[in-house]
Amino acid sequence: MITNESDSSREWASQAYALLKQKQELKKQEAQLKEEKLKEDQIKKEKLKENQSKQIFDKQDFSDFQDGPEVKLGEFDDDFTWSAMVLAAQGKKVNEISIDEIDWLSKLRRGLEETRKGFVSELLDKLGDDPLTPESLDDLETLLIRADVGIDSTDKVINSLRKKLNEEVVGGEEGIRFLKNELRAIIEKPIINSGTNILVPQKGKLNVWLIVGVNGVGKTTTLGKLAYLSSKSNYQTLIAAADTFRAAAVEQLKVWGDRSKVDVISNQSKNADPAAVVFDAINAAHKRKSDLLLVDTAGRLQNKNNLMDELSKIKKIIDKKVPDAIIESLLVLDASQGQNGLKQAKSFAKSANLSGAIITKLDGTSRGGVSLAVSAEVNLPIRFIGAGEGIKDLRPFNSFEFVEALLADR
Ligand SMILES: Nc1nc2c(ncn2[C@@H]2O[C@H](COP(=O)(O)OP(=O)(O)OP(=O)(O)O)[C@@H](O)[C@H]2O)c(=O)[nH]1
Ligand SMILES: [Mg+2]
Repeated sequence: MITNESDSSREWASQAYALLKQKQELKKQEAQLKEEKLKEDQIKKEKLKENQSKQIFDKQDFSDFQDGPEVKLGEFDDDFTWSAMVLAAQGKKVNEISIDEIDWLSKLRRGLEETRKGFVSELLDKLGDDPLTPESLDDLETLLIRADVGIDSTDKVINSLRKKLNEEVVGGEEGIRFLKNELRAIIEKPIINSGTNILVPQKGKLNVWLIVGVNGVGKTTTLGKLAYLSSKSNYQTLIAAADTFRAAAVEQLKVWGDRSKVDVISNQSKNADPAAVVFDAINAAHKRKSDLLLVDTAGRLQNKNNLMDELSKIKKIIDKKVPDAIIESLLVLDASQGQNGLKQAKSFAKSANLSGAIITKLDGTSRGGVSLAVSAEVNLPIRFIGAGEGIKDLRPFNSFEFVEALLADR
């Protein structure tokens, strides 16, 4: 069990730590060598320049950005051990894990701390090692509702636990394991129904991902992080700036485009038609043989109907120009909005033909449980989750990691 560190699991984590430390040392040495080589090349270049007096200086090359912002290996502490255990539990070998993965899981666990505080800590205190009782189920029910897990999911979990309790004695630890499985099953259901475990662009076709949601939930930031993930994974990526409602939206996107080295197709004229921007972007995507076109959309319009009309206009253009494009409409939800976010999801799902959800701002909110409600009550597969404002703070959703982080016991 991940929540219970045994000696052997600590040993495993310690081996993983040593290996990563070695890798980091090697990387450092490689970087040193690279630097020396760069210096040598620089000297050669200078000499060449001296000889070619008319030559104009080269533009600075940012090619070392290719690896992205480097993540440093932290301490061999509880965060590291827990993250390594979660990876091990998914069958990863000691030499297969990366600092980035450890970093992300630590971030996710820390991010969900607030949700956990009001829920799991109390739950574990209440359960202790004693067998579950009908009263502890009542407590659990209250805690789940308070953590924004939603009525439907809570009912489902409590009913299953009650059934189990009628059949046998359930110890505290077993109760937690059962609870984890139940929560996972709820989150996994829409993912399994969709037939796609992890959302990636399909090769050989144009994939268009519309990033939608109400204002301020994190659409543009999420799109920027997706562009980074996608281009790092060698998908030809392009961004369409179809939020023409907010003046600064294009500039904000361009910053993300620069960071991830992805071009942004935009139309600077006032009141440009978002569908026309998408039209231009599709032409550009064809020329460049792009795999993925990420479309930023407006979160705020005069009213909700306008917003929905605009989205359907964008979809019509795509259907007309590239009938075989694979369109994903991804709803971005700000976890900190709790039940309000859930309401938004329900209202969008009715009229915007959504295919998935992205949960953002899981860092520092006590309402991370809303992810379960989105799965259970809106039946949307969660595709990515964001836990921070950095370019690497978005990952494909993994229900096992999410539930482990949500119910981590310390
Ligand atoms: N802490 C945290 N902040 C986030 C995250 N994602 C986005 N933000 C912040 O949320 C704020 C709004 O993000 P935007 O990406 O501009 O949101 P938007 O949905 O595009 O907003 P509009 O275009 O105005 O509708 C910014 O300050 C982001 O830095 C996250 O995962 N964690
Ligand atoms: Mg935006």
